[in-house]
Order: sequence, then C-alpha cells, then structure tokens
Amino acid sequence: MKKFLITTAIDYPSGRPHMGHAYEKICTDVIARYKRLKGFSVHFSTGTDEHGMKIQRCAEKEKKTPQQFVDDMVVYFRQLCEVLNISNDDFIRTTEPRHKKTAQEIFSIIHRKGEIYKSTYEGLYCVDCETYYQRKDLVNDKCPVHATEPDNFSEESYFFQMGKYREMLIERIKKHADFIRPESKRNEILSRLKEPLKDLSVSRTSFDWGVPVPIDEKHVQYVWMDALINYLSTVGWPGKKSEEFWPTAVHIIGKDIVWHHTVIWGSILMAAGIHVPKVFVHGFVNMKGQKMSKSSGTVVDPIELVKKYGADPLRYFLISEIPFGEDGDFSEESLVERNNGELLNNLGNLANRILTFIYNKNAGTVSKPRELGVADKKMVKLIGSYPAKVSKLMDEFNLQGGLDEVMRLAKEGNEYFQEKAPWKNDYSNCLYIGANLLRSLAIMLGPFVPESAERMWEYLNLSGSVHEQDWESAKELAVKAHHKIKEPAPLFRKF
Ligand code: ME8
Repeated sequence: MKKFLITTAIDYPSGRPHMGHAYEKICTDVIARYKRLKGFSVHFSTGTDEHGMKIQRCAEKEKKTPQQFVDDMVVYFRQLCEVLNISNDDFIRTTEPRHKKTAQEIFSIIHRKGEIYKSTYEGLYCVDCETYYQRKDLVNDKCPVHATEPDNFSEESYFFQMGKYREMLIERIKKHADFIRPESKRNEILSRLKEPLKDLSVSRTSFDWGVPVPIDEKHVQYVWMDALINYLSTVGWPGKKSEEFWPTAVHIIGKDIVWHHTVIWGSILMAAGIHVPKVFVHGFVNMKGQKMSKSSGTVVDPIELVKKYGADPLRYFLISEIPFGEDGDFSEESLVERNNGELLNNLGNLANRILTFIYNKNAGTVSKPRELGVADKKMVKLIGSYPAKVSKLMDEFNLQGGLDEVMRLAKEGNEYFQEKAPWKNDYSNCLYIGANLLRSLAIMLGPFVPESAERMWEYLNLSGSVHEQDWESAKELAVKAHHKIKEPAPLFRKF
C-alpha cells in the first residue's frame, strides 16, 4: 500500500486552543481523509509543543509545575481534535519519553558529526515565539510577530553550524518546486537566504524545562531543536515505520513558522543525513482583517463554537471561506450564512428531496430505471466525471476549489430534480440516478463534512462506512434498483 505521512505543527499549550489551531487541524484532516479514500495508508499526526521558557513562565504564573500545567492544558487540545472529528493517528506530546529519546538522538548524531560547538549566546530572544532575533529584524525595537520587546540573553550555549547549509538550502529550494508551497512562501525564504545565515544556538542554561542535552546535562535543548523532531518521533524513527513513511512526509504549518520548518529543520536534517520533507504553508484566520488577540477581544474558542453549531458547519465554513495558503476572515455571521445558504439549502435540500421521495412515494426502495432521457444521461455523465475533476484540485491541495466543485455537483443535482419534477412525471430514472448521485456526493464530501457524509451513507443504507470507500468508486452507479433505504432525517439545521 502507498504510504502518506502528514503532520500539523504541534501547538504551544500556553493557553487554550484558538481558531488558528482548529483551522490547521481541519485542513490537515481534510487532506488525510482524502488520501485514505485514494488508497493511501496514512499516518496523520498532531500534538503539543510543551517545553521552553514560554511554558515555564505560564506555569509559574498559575503556581503550577510545568508538567502539571501542560497536563491540565493538553486536555483541551485533545478535546479540540475530538469535537472537530479530526482523524489523527497520533497525538504526540514533546514531554513523552518516546519523543525525548528521539530528540536526544538527533542532537547526538549532529554532535558526533562535528556540527555542534560550545560558545556564548549574546542577543535578543522573543519568548512568545521562542525565537532569536537580530536587531535589524525588529520593528520599532519590538518582535515583528508579537510587538513585544525581546529579552536580552547572554549565556553559555551549544551552537549548530547552520550557516554552512545556506547554499545547500538554496539549491534544494530551487530544484524542488514542491519543497516549500505556495510559491510566495518559497520566494520569501529564498529572498531571506540572500543574507548570510548565522549558526543557531541550540541549547539553554538559564532554565531547565526542556530535553536535557545528551552530552551536557547542564543544558536543555532549544525548544525548536526539540519540537521539530516530533515529526520523526511520531513515526518511531529510526525503524521500519519511519523508513516507509518519512520519504512521503508533508508538514502543514502556518505562515509564521516557515523559516523554522524550512531553514532550521532543513539544515538539521541535512546535517543528520535524513531526507528533507515538503512543507505546505497556510494563511492566518483573522477577524475583520486583524490578527485575533486577547487584548482586542477577538479570540474565539473553537470548542464553544462546535457546541453551538456542530463540527461540520465550522469545517465547511473554514474550508470554503479561506483559500488554502492565504489569509481569511472568521465571522459568525458568515458561518451562519454559509450553513443556511449552502449546506442547508443546497446539499441538505437535495438529500432531503431525493431520500424522502424514495421513502414516502416508492416504499423506501430505489426504482428500476427505464430508458434514459437527455437530462438523465447528462446527470450520469456528471457523476462519472466529477471524482477525477475534484481529485485534480485536491492533489494540488486546493481544498477550497475541491469543495466548491463537489457543491457544484449538488447544485446540478437540484436542477436535475427540479427539471424531472418527479411529483408529476415518471420518477423511476430520477430516483435511481438521485440515489446514486447522493452516494457519490457522500464519498467526496467525507473529507470535508465527515459526520454529515456518514449520515447520508446511513440513510442510503449502504454497507460499511463512507470513510472506507474507494474515491474512484464515486463515479459509479453502485446503488442498484430495488435497494431499500432507511428513514431519512434532515442533515442540517437552520441557524
Ligand atoms: O508555533 N490562523 O505553536 P503555536 C491560522 N509550537 N493558523 C494559526 C494562527 C491563526 N490565527 N495562529 C497560529 C507554534 N496558527 C510551535 C510550532 S512545530 C514543530 C512547533 C498556527 O501554538 C501556527 O502558524 O503558536 C502554527 O502552524 C500552529 O498554529 C501552532 O501555533
């Protein structure tokens, strides 16, 4: 079986999960579910990044030990995955022994290769980003991401000779168009690499909440030198599973951590002699064009949102509203609008019309088709052609485009039903083709709105789960004449 490894970034559990965390998990879940339908054996991992000064400071504020603090907080991140129907195969925490072991092993390998030396770090550090800055990177002397003043550090540190990987990174970026996507992010990194690349401080001594440096227990590993390695720990590197999965890896991350995932991670892997994976960068979910922030009162709790609307309306909204790779806006009004206008009025209406007609007017059985007319033939042709059309977009990670296409097929279905007017004409072909159209839609909608797709499958009374089907079979007319369906219920609610 073909393998596919896909990961989200691992979240800082410094506060409760926010919309950005929800968005990243949903997009990655859509891809993972799609790949499973395409016949891949998928390993989809997400998790939490639990070490570092930021977490230690948050724990101190709450008068908890860091371990206690992250143990309490991680509950919400697991809950987020659950309520959003995220199909992750692993949830990795960087405080787990399996991860610490891998993180130390990578450090040791690079050290053995002579790529790590001891010196003193003197400079600026933003604790919120857990990132070193040079004065020229600051905006009005403040961190460009958090607009806070960075701390001044001076301490003994181990350094990784990242500087010498500059040429190799540039070459790799130029040679592999899919190393960093979308292209705008690729160009951004290439442009930053025009400047000399500094060596990276990879250990800290001023606090101890981290993975101990294997060659010197006075130091803990720099939090990114720890966190990035989770991608290897999740597939049990080194071992059979990682051998199979690692060459297929794609990291889905947000736009603020592209440098870390391409330049830092790329050079660490090159130094350790390990394959450098692909990175796909998504944009930010904003509110009224502004970054969501606690101070402006624009932080939305995704868990509360799911309690109010359910997972599918939120998933649908985020994918259809925001082009994958670009920024977009969250608003509850637009969520409601898309739910009522698209899920309820287009998809829900179609499913309801076809299923209740079969159930009430044809004793719950799919009718036997007669000779097909022009409209019937057109609909059969559409069912046959959409799976390939949608696949083409999904394979390029155009999730919004893929979902748009599937919804267009639902719209075609509504027009077909209207034209056939089964309430006054012979309805045999309409019900037969209608049931098959719903089956096809359920398969293709599975990655986007998993709960609703499964319910469509259930009402159609088809065997197994919609999520275990073969994507290609969505083009077939697999629901046969005389097949009995179950009593249907509305798929969506009006808000
Ligand atoms: O960066 N919209 O953790 P994090 C969309 N621990 N995505 C957003 C977002 C927003 N408004 N805000 C954040 C970290 N993100 C590190 C990662 S990986 C080895 C270590 C994205 O909790 C962000 O870009 O700050 C990142 O991909 C993810 O959420 C976790 O962010």
